[in-house]
Amino acid sequence: MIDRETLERKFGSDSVKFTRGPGGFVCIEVANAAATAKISTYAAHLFDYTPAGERPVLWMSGSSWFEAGKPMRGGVPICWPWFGPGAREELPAHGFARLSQWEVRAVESFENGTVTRVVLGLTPEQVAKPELVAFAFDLECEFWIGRSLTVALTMKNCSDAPVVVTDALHTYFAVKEAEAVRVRGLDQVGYEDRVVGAPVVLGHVQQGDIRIDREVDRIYHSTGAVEIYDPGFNRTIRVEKSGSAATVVWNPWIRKSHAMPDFGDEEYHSMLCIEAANASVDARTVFPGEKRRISQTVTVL
Ligand code: TA6
Repeated sequence: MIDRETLERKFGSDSVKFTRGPGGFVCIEVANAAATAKISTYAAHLFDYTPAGERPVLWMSGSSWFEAGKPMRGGVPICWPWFGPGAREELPAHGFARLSQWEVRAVESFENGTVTRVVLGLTPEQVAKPELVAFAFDLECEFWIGRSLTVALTMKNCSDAPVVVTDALHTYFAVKEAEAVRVRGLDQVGYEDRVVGAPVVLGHVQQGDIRIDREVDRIYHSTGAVEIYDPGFNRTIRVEKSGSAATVVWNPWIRKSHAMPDFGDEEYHSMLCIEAANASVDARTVFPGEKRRISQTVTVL
């Protein structure tokens, strides 16, 4: 079990506390002049980000698991070294990064205490199921907590052979009512439709804003920013990204919500995933010694 007291002594400050959070995981609680945030060291999972004077930006399911070996439902799950189902039946969906205990590498304050940077790291030795590790790597997740939020995942291929990786920052946004939301910025962009049970259909082209009135599970091949217009909460959230060739948009809607034990039957009304990703045809080949970074920046306008 990670030693909370040691972390508090080494990295704690007026604006950063180490507590025992949900599931008994060590939780990093940030409260600076611009925002508050909570990050579980298990899974490097950011599960709360609230800018000063705003509603929480991230959504967490009331039915989420908080158990080692299981993913948390909501916040920003780190999907790595693969996005989606594993190559073999027995492999966990979305990789093993979100199922592992990460180490704290740095906690820093910037801009007169209005930005807090937290860095967590993962190496093969820390992966809960070593049999899942196919190559030597170093993985770092940076969280920049301020008026805006940036999550950045940097991988290094420490092996002597090229590796193919897919990844995502699987961000769950809190919305008042998904049916009233519009997602802007992907008009005329091609996407894959991956609704459960339907054939994966390539070649769709988005017409206008994205509306949520059914199960939506799409991989848009785009490097651009999007904006979530949420009339219910009277806010627009801008989502920018780097190092990402795909934007995943997901709402499980009714049937899939009922099928997930860690997702409330009616919770599809209050969430929407906008994910910076490299998935499907946007898989990336990372050469020996090479580093790759994917990041997402979220701002309440
Ligand atoms: O990002 C969309 C998606 O790939 C959906 O297909 C759905 O499976 C979702 O991720 C959640 O995956 P999870 O394994 O966290 O239940």
